[in-house]
Amino acid sequence: MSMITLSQYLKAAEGAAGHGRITPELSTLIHALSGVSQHISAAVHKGALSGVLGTAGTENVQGETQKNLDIIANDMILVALAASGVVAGMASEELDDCSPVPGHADKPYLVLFDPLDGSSNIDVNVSIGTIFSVLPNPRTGDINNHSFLQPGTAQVAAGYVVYGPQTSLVLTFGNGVAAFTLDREAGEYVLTTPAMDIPADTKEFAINMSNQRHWYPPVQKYIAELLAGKTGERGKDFNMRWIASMVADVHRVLTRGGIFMYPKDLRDPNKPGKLRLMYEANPMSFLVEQAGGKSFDAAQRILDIQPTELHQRCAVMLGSAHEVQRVADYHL
Ligand code: AHM
Ligand code: MG
Repeated sequence: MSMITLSQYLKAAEGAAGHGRITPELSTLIHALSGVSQHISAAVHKGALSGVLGTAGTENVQGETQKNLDIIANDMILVALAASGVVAGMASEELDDCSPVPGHADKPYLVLFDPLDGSSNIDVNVSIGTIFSVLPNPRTGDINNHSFLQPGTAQVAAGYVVYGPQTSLVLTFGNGVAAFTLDREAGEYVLTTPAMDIPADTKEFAINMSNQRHWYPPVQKYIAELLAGKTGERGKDFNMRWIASMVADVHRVLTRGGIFMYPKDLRDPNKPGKLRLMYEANPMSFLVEQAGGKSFDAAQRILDIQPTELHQRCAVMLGSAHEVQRVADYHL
C-alpha cells in the first residue's frame, strides 16, 4: 500500500490549484500542531505511568476544575505554536484571555484551541482530544481578545486530534475533510481517509439524556420521535451513543453519520448551551459542513454567529444533514 504522510499531503496541497488557502505558513502551523499532538498522545497513552492524571486543584475562567492533563496539554500547545513563527496569538479554553506571541503581531494566523476536550474522561481511559480553529490575523495592531472575534466562516483551517484506541488527526482547509492515523513507530501521521463524507440520513443520535427534563419543547419533540422507533412517526429504530467527549462523539458522526446535540436548556436561560463557540462549535461545524453535514445552534447556522466574547457558549446540533435540518425546523 502506498502511504501518504501528513508532510507529503501538505506539500502537495500547497502546490495544487484549488487549495489556494494552504500557504507554506499554514502548513508550518499544522506541522507544529501535529508535532505537539504526538507528545500529548504519548502522555495520554502512558496515563498513570507518566504522572499526568488527576486534578490540578485549580479552576479555569469558566469555573471548571482543571485536570493536570488540561494544563500540561495547554502549555505544550502554547509553546509549540509560539515557536512555529507563523502565529500572532492564541486563545484557549484554559486561559482567561488571549495569549499574544511577543514580537509576532504581524504574523498571519491566530489559533483557538481546546487543549484536552472531554476532561471528565481523562482518568477513566476513554477517548479525549484536542480541537483547534485557525483564523486570519486581522492585522489591526496589537493582538487582543477582540482580534479573535470573527465568525466561523472566517476560519482558514480547523481540525482535531482524537486520542483513542488510535490517535487520529482530522483536518479541513475548506476543501473537504481528510483523516490521518498516527504511526507511532514512524512518528508521523499517515492519510487514511482522503475525503470524509457524512451520510444525509442516519439511525444514530448522541445527546446527554440525563438532561431530558430540562430541554425546550423542540428538542423534547425531536428526541421523543427518535425514541418511538419503528412503530412511531419515523418508522425506524434509532440507536443512542454518548461518549461525553465531543471530539470522540463528532469523530463517530464524521466516520459513519449520526446527529450530535448539546442543546441549551431551561436550567439557566442566560446560558446558551454548554459548549464553547470559538474552540469547540466553530471548528467542528466547519469540519461537519465540509464533510456534507449541517450544523445549527437553536436559531441559525453556527458558522454565521458573530461572536462577542472569547468564551461564549452556544447550543450545538450537528451531523447528518436531514436530521439536523429536521430538528432545526422544529426550532424555527
Ligand atoms: P470540556 O471541554 O471541559 O471537556 O467539556 C466539554 C465536554 C464535551 O466534550 C462533551 O460533549 C460534553 O462536555 C459532555 O458533557 P456532559 O458532562 O453533560 O456529558
Ligand atoms: Mg471541550
